Parts: sequence; C-alpha cells; structure tokens
Amino acid sequence: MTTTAPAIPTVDVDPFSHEVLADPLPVQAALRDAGPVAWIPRYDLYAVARYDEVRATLVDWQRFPSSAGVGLSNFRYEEPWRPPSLLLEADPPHHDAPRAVLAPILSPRALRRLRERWCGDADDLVAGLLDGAGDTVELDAVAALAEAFPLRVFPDAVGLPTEGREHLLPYGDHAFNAFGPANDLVAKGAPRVAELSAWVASQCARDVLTDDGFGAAIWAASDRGDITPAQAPLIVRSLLTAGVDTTVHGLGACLYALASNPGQWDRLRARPDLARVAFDEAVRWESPVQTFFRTADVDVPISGAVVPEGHKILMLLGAANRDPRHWDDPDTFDLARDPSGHVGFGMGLHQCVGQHVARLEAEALLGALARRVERLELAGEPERHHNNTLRAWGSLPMRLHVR
Ligand code: OVM
Repeated sequence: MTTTAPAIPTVDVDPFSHEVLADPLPVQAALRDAGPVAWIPRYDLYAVARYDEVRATLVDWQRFPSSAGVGLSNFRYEEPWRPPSLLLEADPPHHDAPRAVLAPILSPRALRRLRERWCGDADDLVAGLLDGAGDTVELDAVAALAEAFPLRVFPDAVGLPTEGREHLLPYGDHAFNAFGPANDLVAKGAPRVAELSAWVASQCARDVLTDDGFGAAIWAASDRGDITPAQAPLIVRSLLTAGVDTTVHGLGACLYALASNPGQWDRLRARPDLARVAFDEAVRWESPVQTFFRTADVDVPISGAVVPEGHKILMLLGAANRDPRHWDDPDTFDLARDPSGHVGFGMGLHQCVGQHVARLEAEALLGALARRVERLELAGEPERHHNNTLRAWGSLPMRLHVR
C-alpha cells in the first residue's frame, strides 16, 4: 500500500492585483480557510496565512532560507535588482555578523539618548500645525504627521546630509514593490531605479555620514573588524531601505485606527503610556508589511502536505495577525489587548532589527498629539496607496480638535 501526501488546496487569486491591494482581507480569509497551506497557480506559489504556520515558516530558517530572496523572484535563477541585503536576504552564518553589529546600534539602550530629543521634535512638529490655528485644524495626516515626523528625525539619526532626502520614500516604495511580481507597480518605479539607487549608495559612504549617527556606528564596527569595510555601506543601505516607508505606514495605520475608533483615542489620552501598545496594536491590525516570501530548501511537510524543494512560499503576515484561530476578535483595534506575538515585525532571526526605533518614533509622535488633541476625526475619504508589500495610506484627511 502506498500513502500520498494530502492534496494542497488551490486558491486562484492574485494577491498583488489592485483589487486585492485595495482590500486584502477577503483573500487573507480565503487563504486561511483553504487549509494550513494553499497553492496559488498564477505564480506556482505556496502560501501560508494562518498564524501558526506563518510563525513556523518565519522561524524555520534552516528549511526556509532567505538567501534566494524574500520576494517572489528566486535568486537561484533570477538576477536581483540590486546587490542582496546582507541582513534580509542572507542566512547564517553570513547573516550573523551584520545582524550582531546592527542590533546593539538600534537597541532600546542605545536609543535612550534620542528619546528626549525626539519627544521635543514631535512637540515642535505638532505645535507648528496647531499653534494659532483655532479650535480645529484640518490636515492630511499622512503628509503632515506620518511622513513628516520620521523624515524629520530618522535621517538625522542615521547621519545623512540634508540634501536629497526626498529620495528616501520613493526608493523604499520601489524596494517593497520589488518583492512582488513584475507588475505595473514595479514598472511605475523602474524609470527612477538607477537614479534613486545611485543616490542611496552615495549616502552610505563613510565621509558623507555625520560622525555621531547610526551610520557612523556601523562604520566604526568595520574599524573593529566586526564586519568588513565592504559590508558597512550595505548595512547602512538597509537602514535607508527598511527604515522610512515602514515607519511612515505604521504611523499612518495607527493614526487611522485612532481616528476611526474614538474610544481608543480617549483611552490613549487618559493613559499616554499606552502609546507603544497603540502602535503595536496598529502594526498587528494593519500589518504595514503584509507579506514576505521564503524558498523551500528541501521538501517541507506542512500538516502532511508538502511544499516542494526550490519553490517559493508566501507568508501572509497580515492574515496571521487577524487569524481568529489565534486572536480574539482580530478585526477590532483594541488598546486593552496584548498584541505581543504579532508577526507584523516578523519572528525569529530576521525579526525587524529597527522595531525599537519605530516604537520610539510612535511614542514621541502619539505622546505629542495626545497632549494637545482632544479628538481626531476623518474629514474626508481616506485614499490607499498601493504597494506589492506595504499596506499603506496615500492620504488621510483629518480634523484635529484642539484644546
Ligand atoms: C534591507 C531590508 C530589510 C528589511 C526590509 C527591507 C525593503 C529591506 O536590509 O535592505 O525592505
């Protein structure tokens, strides 16, 4: 008698179509409900969308390595659009030195020196929007807050010169599109790739960076021999790629969640120490980074089915973060819940190394707003910004009631 692995359910969707990007929740649910793993014929792609399987795939770097790329493109056969990241697109042992160098530079302990300054910067930004404006202020919370604050503090913390910072968001937007299929979103970015990549590369040089930022600290690690001088600029590049759009869209998600759940805003104003919970809950609820891929290094059984060696597997972080098998009432944004364990920052050895930076930015901005804004409300139809990887707002018209 022979036994065969159970068939993998087919789910014929395009997770990267505009229809799905406009509202990914139905496809997330369909993939979760189809089974522990599903097969997407259009891309000959396996997919996990349940919390347990997403988490298990994320932590299994031995069988699901990252060095063949964490997008749809398989670096075994296809030339990457830029030299691979030494962090994101690497496995142990190559991954370990870059990670060990960067982690302490971005650790909560190392960030303590920035806390007071960033809180003051957030107060200044909010004062500039509210002072003398009357009882209510209308603004686009994406441009005025979610983009303005990270762009004000993060490039300074890295040590970038002022010139050219407007390249950061378009570069990151393209990098996150490039993890998906070669669709219209990737084509839209293509004309500027050379220019943006050249600018980013130029900003990673030692003599361009100030001597007191994250960039200088990475270069100092190469002086100590912890990494090579050839690795240093690529690690700086990771900060510039992964550190801006992600935080912007995380803050956008958080502001949208708070504006559309006034009870949660009241709770935050009463307990400003909930700012970090609010941000993590927004990262769970909205999952600004929706997806990443791995590549099966061997045939990998998942609940009896097999993901064949050499195939890509799509991990739907957003689906896992709303899986009712794991979360109570997952679609509710709730500051009373403990969102820890969400996979919005990933899990395991590649878990977001910059997450403490993002949380500090959120704490500073939400704190400044909570001190001065009685109520936030949507003042018009919010607009999505479509990206193959990011769940993002393009504009969030809001009315701020000031006290
Ligand atoms: C990188 C990187 C890390 C995380 C996300 C990301 C574009 C890039 O190391 O360049 O997205």
